[in-house]
Amino acid sequence: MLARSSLYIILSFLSILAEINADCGCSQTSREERAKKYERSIDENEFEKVHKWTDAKDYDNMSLIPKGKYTIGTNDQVFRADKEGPEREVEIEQFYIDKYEVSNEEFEKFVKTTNYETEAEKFGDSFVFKIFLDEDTQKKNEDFRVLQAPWWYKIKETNWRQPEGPGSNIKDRMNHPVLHVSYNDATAFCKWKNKRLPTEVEWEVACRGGRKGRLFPWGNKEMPKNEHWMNIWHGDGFPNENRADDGFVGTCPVDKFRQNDYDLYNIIGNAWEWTSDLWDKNQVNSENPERVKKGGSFLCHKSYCYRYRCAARSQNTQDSSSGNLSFRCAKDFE
Ligand SMILES: [Ca+2]
Ligand SMILES: [Ca+2]
Repeated sequence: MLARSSLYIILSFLSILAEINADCGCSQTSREERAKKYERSIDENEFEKVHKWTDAKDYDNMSLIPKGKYTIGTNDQVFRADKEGPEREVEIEQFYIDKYEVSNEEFEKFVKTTNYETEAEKFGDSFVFKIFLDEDTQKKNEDFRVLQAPWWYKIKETNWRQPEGPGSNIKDRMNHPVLHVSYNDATAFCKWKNKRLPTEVEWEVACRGGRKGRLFPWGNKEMPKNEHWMNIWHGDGFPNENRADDGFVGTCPVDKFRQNDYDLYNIIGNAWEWTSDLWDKNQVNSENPERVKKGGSFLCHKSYCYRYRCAARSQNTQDSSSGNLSFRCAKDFE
């Protein structure tokens, strides 16, 4: 059980830690230069066509992503160990993807209808981020921290209904993304909706919103028009103080930040999102392989986890759950 989620978090944070001291090639200057480089790369007519088409084909709060050739990945890798690159061309069929992360409200409907029990409920615990625990709880559980990432506490009876452990609830967060759901839970939900998880390629094509070579779903500026367009961590106080300049210390409503012309919300930031891809194809016969997750979360900050970019990626074992991981579903075009 400990190995279950800890393994992933340890691996994930090891790679983060490994990058902190490394020359990751992500200085402000180089990003600004890239922003200039990509300024004029959109074919405006093509973009307009895509925009109108997706608007016309709305389906169950999903957007239709047009079939075609797209460029994903990046040649300006921030985390090489994550295999963000190289930039490459992919070809996809048209498909639908949810406009929003799956909310607590949606997940509750699923559970009420099917009596589904999540893996965090079966295991009896999940991982909660430090700032959501009072000092007493932190003290009592200090032996249950992740060694390499001691800001994650394994707390008993933590699950999607009690995201911060016993005594917490989701009453005022029914329109926030469901948390503490594993890949297996996410797959079960999507199947119930007659949907499926997106592949990593589909997710990234959707994230890029019809644009080529950009960092974010809307372009290269982290704060267009000096406004917040995503829910991430603000300030240098990690892991103790989140300034919450965007208005949110934790998750935000799933329909808060519209981020591209495919009409997708919080595709980066807010909560990480499971995809159906294996992290390592050699794990195909593993009982509990790692799966690719995308988009970063409300805990991400440029200085230590600059993973709120379309090309960024990370991984969890498929039975893992935590307080910053959710999903959205996709569906074949019919
Ligand atoms: Ca925030
Ligand atoms: Ca997200």
